[in-house]
Formats: sequence, structure tokens, C-alpha cells
Amino acid sequence: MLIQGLVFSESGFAGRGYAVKALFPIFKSHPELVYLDSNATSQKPESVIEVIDRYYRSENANVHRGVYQLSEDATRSFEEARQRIAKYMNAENSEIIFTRGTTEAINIVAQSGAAAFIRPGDEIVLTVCEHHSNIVPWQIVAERHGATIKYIPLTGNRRLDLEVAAKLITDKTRFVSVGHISNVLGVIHPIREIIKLAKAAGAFTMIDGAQGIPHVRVDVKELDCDFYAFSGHKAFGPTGIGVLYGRKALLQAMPPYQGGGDMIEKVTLQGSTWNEVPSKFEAGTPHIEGVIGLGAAIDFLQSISLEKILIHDQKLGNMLVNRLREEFPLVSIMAEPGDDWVGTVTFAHSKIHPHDLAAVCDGEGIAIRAGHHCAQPLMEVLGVTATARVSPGLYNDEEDIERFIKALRKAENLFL
Ligand code: C6P
Repeated sequence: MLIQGLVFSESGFAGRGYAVKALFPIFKSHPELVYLDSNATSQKPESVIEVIDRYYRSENANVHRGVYQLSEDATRSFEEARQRIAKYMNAENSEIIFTRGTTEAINIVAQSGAAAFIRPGDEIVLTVCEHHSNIVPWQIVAERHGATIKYIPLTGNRRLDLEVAAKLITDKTRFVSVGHISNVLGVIHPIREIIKLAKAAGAFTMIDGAQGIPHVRVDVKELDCDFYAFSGHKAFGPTGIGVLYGRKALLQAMPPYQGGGDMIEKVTLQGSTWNEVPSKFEAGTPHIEGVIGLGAAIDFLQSISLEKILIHDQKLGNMLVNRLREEFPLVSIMAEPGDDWVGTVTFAHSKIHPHDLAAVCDGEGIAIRAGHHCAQPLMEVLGVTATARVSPGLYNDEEDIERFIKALRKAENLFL
């Protein structure tokens, strides 16, 4: 099902007779808003908001517990969402674990995966581009289990150095954990090649898909990764809900991450046994409306074609990069655009601090992100302490980029 009237042309997305923004109620509440911070979180379409609203109005009950109709209805909606997500990623239902987001999903793999598989002297391979969520959990377990972390560096054009990766990944490597797409550079990492290197060395692979799922189609079988994590809120879904895909045999071999209701088979005063996966990793009452909303977000993603959104975002990103290069000599851009890039434009200005620029933008009704973007090691590699980031999405258009350029010019007039 394609969204009615939504067309994609040379000039990007447009509705027939309406703006794409009309699908997103936030732009009704804030008609002048220019939202250019989609890498932080996406705006939510009406269809997702409506499903959550309907759930609370007509289906609200706890799942997996009640032997009454309302609970059975809620359980059915909840498990149907799991099925839709599993199908979308080409996984089995039992391989989809609901988490609070990417961060919790990576922590599950690091903690439970380390307990099952990491021994003193083992190595964990990450990259210098990682979000803190894909560094700190590994640092915690490396220290606890006597493992060492190695980092794949960047080449001069700010792409991952695969030659070095091939040397770093050895038979000592137990886990390779890499972001699918950098939240700062917007570069799509060559994860297929990295997964192949890891497989050849006998290491497990974890992909941080926080920026992957909203930008590219993911098939976990085709990727051949062991684990893949993402957050609902970056992919048109609600906050507080995410997914960990894990290969079933590995999930079965790993101890639970948290204890509580629903994750047990039997509890006695002496000890407990665990439920089957995925329940083993889903302790306590889940984020029911989050899961149902995420199911609707996946339907939304399928209805709009990620390939087209990518072209649209690249086009807006390229437009901004060209204007910055032509008109703003004090700006340095952190990553060159290319086919392996999702249109994220992160830059430093030699005379204006990114927070000052973000404040000027805010005064003009424009939302951008400024700071280290939860990637302090990458900032060090790039030789900056903070940057400004413009991350376009489906609901942006050329006029939004024009408004941002005007705001940047205003900031220069104020600060130079
Ligand atoms: N990046 C950004 O503005 P959570 O917070 O668990 O939903 O996602 C964490 C996370 C992990 N990996 C990557 C690559 C990410 O981009 C993020 C979240 C946001 O860039 C918020 S810091």
C-alpha cells in the first residue's frame, strides 16, 4: 500500500495538492517549524499516532497475562507487531526482542554475550565512528572479562579503513560491533565487508542500526549478521521502544539480561528457570503501545520506499553542501557526500560555536543539533570539540534548506 497521492519526482517528495508535511501533525501545531534533526529523532506520522491512540481507547490491557478478551486482543496486536517487524527484517518471530531502544539492545548483547562467549585475552573490534552506545557497553564488559578493544580507523576521506580492519580482525576477535550508518558523518559503513571479515575470523557480529533502519532496507539473513539493533523513534515510531534481532541459537546460549515477570519458566525459592526466547530477554510488562506504534511505523516505512527517501535526503544534503562551499568559506564539512551517504551535513565554523548557531537557528524556528552528538572519540579524530549537524528527512524540502542558509548568514552577521 503506497500512501495515497504521495509522489516522488525530480524535485523530491510532494503530495498531489498537499505538502508531505501534512502527513505529520507536528507541522500543524508548528506551521513555521523547519525540522532538520531527524538523526536525533524523526517526526511521527498521523498513522502511528492514531494506532497508539486507538490502543489506549479500545484495547488497553496487560499482555501475555490476562485470560479475558481485552488482554487477548492486546496480546494479539502486540504479537502481530512482532510478526510484521520480523517479516520486514527477514527474521523469525522468536529472534525479535523488544528493548527500550538501540542503547538497551547493545547493552543486552554486550552483557549477556560477554557472559556467554568472552574469555580473558579476547578482543572486541569497534570503529572510531561509534556512538557512545556502541562503545561504553563494550568498555564495561571488556574491563569485567579481561578483553581488549581495538578500533577500526578512518581513511583521509572519512570512510572506514578496510585494509586496517582486515588486520585488526583476527582469531582473537570475539565480537565485531559496528554502526550501520554514522550519526555524525551520515556515511553508510561497508558492513557487508566487515561482517565477512568477522565471519572468516570466527567472530560474532553486532550492527548498531539506529541510523540504518530509517535510511536503508535491512534483511538480516542477507547481511548475515548475528545481532542488529535499532530504535523505533528514529524510524517514525514512538520513543522508548527498540528492537534487538539476534540469531536464535546465540540468544538461546546467552543468559538473561534482567530478571522478572514473563521471562521465567518456573520460579521457586531456591532458583528459577528461563522462558524460551524472545521472552527470556523481555522481563516485566513491556512497552505495549510502543510495540504497537512501532508496528505502524514499519507499515509506514514500507508504504513510502526507503530508496526514494534516500535519494530525497541526498539531494537536500548535496544542495546544502554546495551552498556551504560556495558561500561560506569559514565552514568545514566533516564528510564528503557520495553514494554511501544519507545527506547528513555536519560541519564546524571557524568563528561561530555550534551552540550559538543552533540558538540563532532556534530563533528562526529551525531545529538542528549542535555538540558532540554522543560521539566524543569521533570528534577527537576529526580534530574538533563540537559540530553543527543538519539531518534532513522525508518532510523537508528545498525551502527548509534555504531557511537554514538564511539563518547561518544571520549568525555570521551577528558573530563576525
Ligand atoms: N543518536 C543523535 O542525535 P537511542 O538513544 O538508544 O535511541 O539510540 C542511541 C544511538 C545509537 N547509535 C547511533 C548510531 C545513534 O545515532 C544513536 C542515537 C541520536 O545522533 C541521539 S544521541
